[in-house]
Amino acid sequence: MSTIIDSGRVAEHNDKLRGGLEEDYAALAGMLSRRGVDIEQLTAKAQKFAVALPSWGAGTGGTRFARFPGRGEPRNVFEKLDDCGVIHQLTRATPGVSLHFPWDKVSDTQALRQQAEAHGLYFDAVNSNTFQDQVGQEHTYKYGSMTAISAATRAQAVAHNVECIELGNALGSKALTVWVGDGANFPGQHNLRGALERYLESAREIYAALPADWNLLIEHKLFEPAFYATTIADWGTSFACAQSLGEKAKCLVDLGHHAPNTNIEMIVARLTQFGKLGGFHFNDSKYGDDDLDSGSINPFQLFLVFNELADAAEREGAAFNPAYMLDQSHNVTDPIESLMSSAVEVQRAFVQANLVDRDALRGFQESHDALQSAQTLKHAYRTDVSAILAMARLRNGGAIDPVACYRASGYRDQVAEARPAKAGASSSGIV
Ligand SMILES: [Mn+2]
Repeated sequence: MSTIIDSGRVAEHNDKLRGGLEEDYAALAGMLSRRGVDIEQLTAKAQKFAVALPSWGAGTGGTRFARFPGRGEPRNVFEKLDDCGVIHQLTRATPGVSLHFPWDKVSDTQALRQQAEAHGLYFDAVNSNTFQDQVGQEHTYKYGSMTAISAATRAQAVAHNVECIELGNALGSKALTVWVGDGANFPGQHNLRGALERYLESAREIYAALPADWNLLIEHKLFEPAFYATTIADWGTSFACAQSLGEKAKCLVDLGHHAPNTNIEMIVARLTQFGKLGGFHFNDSKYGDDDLDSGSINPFQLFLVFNELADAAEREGAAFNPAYMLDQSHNVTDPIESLMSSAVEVQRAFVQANLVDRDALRGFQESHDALQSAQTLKHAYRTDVSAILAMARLRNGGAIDPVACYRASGYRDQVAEARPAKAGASSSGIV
């Protein structure tokens, strides 16, 4: 497997930090052992944890107002894969890449697949895009795509999604994520029920094109760009559509796509109970679809989401396998650094959730001990599992401190030279 950063540099970095890590790890092992927890089991779980990278997150995002490009941004999907390769090389937690079409469309899918494999990467869910018009496109999505009044526009949106499945199939993907921005900006603009009927009609055609081992992941979002009524606004609508479409249709939860203060962990519990949790777009949020770095605003919420996932995994065993993806917009940070630290934060929540003493929790719940029930969760959440995460990376061949190792490598300077900015180019969009 090729590496992007010289492996000697990573080894040198690790040699400097290894002694300190071993001390921290031994101290944590002792502390966990007093709680009846075997650190090695947690580290083994951390070593297997994976969250996919969004290809569109490798470039600087932007807002409705402006985009401030960074140095050495990837200019095409091959360069995005190189950056994803670096992130996985150092974190060892991001072997999947989620592509977005048509942004990432290339004629030579074999070359793309080979480059991914050379970096130890595979392709996770592919994403379609019917929320913006592409150059040369026959019918506009200004008034909707899958829900459009125009049958020709709907057919175009369906055909694009079917093409995404074909491209994804050639790349080894197993899921299509569909997010539509369709909706209304004014009361009365849409017949609310009619719009959803048209959505389902289009979705049925896309569903029919899925290979047997694929999933269709339906992503809901409260608002934006439709500011009055978004067609797939909430998990209830997403769930009803997934039920109506069939077994291969599942719900995708993007943490930023809810009203503030929504109990997202409860949504997760509902979806797992009824077998419809397809996956996640992880990010963090203060107000809306902020697409901030995972764990940067509300790490406790992320932990509580993983607490429900750990509960589901305990109930359902190996069959429980939702798709984990990051979906973030990096506006003021180096996207590689943000994606590395975000992957680590998601992995941290996963490990902490696996630290919850579930037998004790059940006991406190059954004896109506609300205080100790809450403390049982907090006890796990307060435990600093950084040494477990670092040891998992070291054992998997990654970097003890990925951001420090990346900065010391000079990778950004190298790509800034190799990738001169294109005048007028803009890339990423965020969903
Ligand atoms: Mn998303």
